[in-house]
Amino acid sequence: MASTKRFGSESLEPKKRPRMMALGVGGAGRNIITTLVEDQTLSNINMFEVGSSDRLPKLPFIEVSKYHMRDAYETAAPLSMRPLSHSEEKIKRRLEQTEILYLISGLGGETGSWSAPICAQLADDMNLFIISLIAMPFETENENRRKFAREAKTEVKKYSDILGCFSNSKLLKLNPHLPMTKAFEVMNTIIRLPIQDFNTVLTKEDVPYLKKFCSGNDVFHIGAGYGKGRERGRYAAREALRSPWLEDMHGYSTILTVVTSGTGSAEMEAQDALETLRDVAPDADIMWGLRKDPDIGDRAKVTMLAGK
Ligand SMILES: Nc1nc2c(ncn2[C@@H]2O[C@H](COP(=O)(O)OP(=O)(O)OP(=O)(O)O)[C@@H](O)[C@H]2O)c(=O)[nH]1
Ligand SMILES: [Mg+2]
Repeated sequence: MASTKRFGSESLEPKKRPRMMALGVGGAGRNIITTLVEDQTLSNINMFEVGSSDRLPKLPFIEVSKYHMRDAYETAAPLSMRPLSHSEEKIKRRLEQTEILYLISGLGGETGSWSAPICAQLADDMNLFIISLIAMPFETENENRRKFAREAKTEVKKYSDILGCFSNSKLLKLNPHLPMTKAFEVMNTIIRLPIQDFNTVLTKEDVPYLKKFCSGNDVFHIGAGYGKGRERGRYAAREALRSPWLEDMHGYSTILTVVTSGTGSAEMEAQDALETLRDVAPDADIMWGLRKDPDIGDRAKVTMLAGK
């Protein structure tokens, strides 16, 4: 029997929230994380850029040698069987005291593809709950780059509790005429959604349950949507289900979703949204959270990560 369970709490003292960190790794990861920092609701998340110093950082910076990261990536030895490089030690020190890690990167280039799997491995070794949010190259990018991205993704997956995968190309399904820089901007807004929505509901108590709930899934795909009017919960869920990253809902076994309610009746909106999800995914196990955000006014919002 498919289960529907609630997680999170919307009325929790900040002290009781798990300690969260976000690492933006490589060029794409750094682009995404530097826009997160402007969001006041995320001020509890410790954010760092991780990269080689080929550009000026805007956030606290963990400077790594990409060759240290390459060597670590290419060695098959488990962490306990090899000495850590100076770059890895720096990352490891920062991860101490953290419970949840958001690992954000675009794969296909050297820095991100070598470093993201190593960050995930270090965090896994410290038993963190790891939510990796990974952008995959456009289909028009060089095949070697795309192949490297796929390999690195498999490595990130090994150590992550949730691997949210975002193919840049899918965005062009929504708007085929978007120029590349604009496409990145829109993608980056979408990749930020799970962080923004989970951040204010996740509690320490949720972590072991979510770890178990998410295990056994390969990748998670994102859907997000807004709804207005009397059945706004339902409309928001329907829009989320139309996401180009979800393809069709066939075969999804695990859905993690947060319903955000503006000024309306939150519980009712959530029930409508859940019914809509349940209709299209009758066999999926669903965990859902609810948050209030008056900034969205009379709308409801549904963000979901669906795993197969
Ligand atoms: N969504 C998104 N994807 C991006 C962005 N910038 C780059 N990408 C994608 O991420 C892939 C990796 O690019 P970068 O992150 O710039 O590469 P890097 O990790 O810095 O690697 P090197 O520069 O080769 O050391 C690219 O092939 C693009 O598909 C961005 O701002 N947003
Ligand atoms: Mg780069």
